[in-house]
Amino acid sequence: MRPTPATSLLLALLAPAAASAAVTVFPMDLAGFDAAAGNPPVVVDFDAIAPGTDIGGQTIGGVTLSPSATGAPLIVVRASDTMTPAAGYTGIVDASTNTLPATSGQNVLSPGGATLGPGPDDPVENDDLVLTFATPVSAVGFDHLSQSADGFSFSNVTVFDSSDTVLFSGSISISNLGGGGAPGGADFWGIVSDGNDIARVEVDEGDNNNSFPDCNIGYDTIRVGGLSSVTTTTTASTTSTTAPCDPTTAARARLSAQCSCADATNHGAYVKCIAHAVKAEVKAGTVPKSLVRGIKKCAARSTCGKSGFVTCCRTSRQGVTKCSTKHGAAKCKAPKGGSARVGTHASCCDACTDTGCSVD
Ligand SMILES: [Ca+2]
Ligand SMILES: [Ca+2]
Ligand SMILES: [Ca+2]
Ligand SMILES: [Ca+2]
Repeated sequence: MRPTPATSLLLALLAPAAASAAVTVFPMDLAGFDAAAGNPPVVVDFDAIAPGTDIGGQTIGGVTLSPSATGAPLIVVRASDTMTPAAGYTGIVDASTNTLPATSGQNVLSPGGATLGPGPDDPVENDDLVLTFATPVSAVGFDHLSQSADGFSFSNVTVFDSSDTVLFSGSISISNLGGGGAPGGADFWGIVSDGNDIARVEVDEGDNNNSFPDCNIGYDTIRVGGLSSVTTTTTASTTSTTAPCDPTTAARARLSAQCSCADATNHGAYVKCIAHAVKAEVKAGTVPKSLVRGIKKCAARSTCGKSGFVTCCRTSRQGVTKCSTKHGAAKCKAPKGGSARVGTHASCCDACTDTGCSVD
């Protein structure tokens, strides 16, 4: 469905203010990925891991590799050991060509092991993969290995930030080396963000039948890049400087550089960060003690670290406006005889007023 202007507006309102990063995907385009992300290094090539090892849950080069809940175990194999059994499939042209090619060294990740058996058989051919980054990154690429590169992958990839907001979701394109029963192949897929906000990549492989020898996939040569200087919008740069600020707001604007609202992954941690930072400022004599309570309250009454939340300004019939945080713009409803609008800032201390002096 093509989004109508109304749904676009709704989506814009529902999107957390923090999700400002833009992503670009590079299906079958390693050169484009390298150019956009500055040649990210290969951090996982599976080549130093003993064939037969189940690496599920292991962290390699900052990347934790996990199977999905119903997926096959993550077995590293020698690519040359991968084989398609002659029995059990229909549509075989030449089973000896239905193997997974390595794109680095000799080893690949072949969930379920070296035998690329027919479906439905989750422990063998539900070849899902979840990549989790302890420190979010800006670029992730890998080679998607097909048992049969027939032009149709049933592999979907979803990329999340650390608030579980979906940055991208779509299918992985693969080459066509000869239609049904085609030989195995390898195709690059990658994503590049303009911020260090890629926290998780989930590949959901969905062919679970025995029609054509193509229900198994594998992975090799995972590239990961991070931006050395974080370019996500910091709260300090979006702080309005057009009007002189009251002391509390001025202090909050300064503290926001230490505790980014936009990058906060959980609300409690954000509030704690502000409390910690303000304590240090009081100690240093840069914030008077009398402002502490108000500053902490502004942090608590914010959507920082609360994915999908909005500030909501509700004006009563009598013309009194009150701010609260709501889970989604749809929950920001007008009181009887009054009006409501989604706030323009992350904290209720700024959301409903338009003084030109605000934070976030
Ligand atoms: Ca390899
Ligand atoms: Ca498999
Ligand atoms: Ca199939
Ligand atoms: Ca499968």
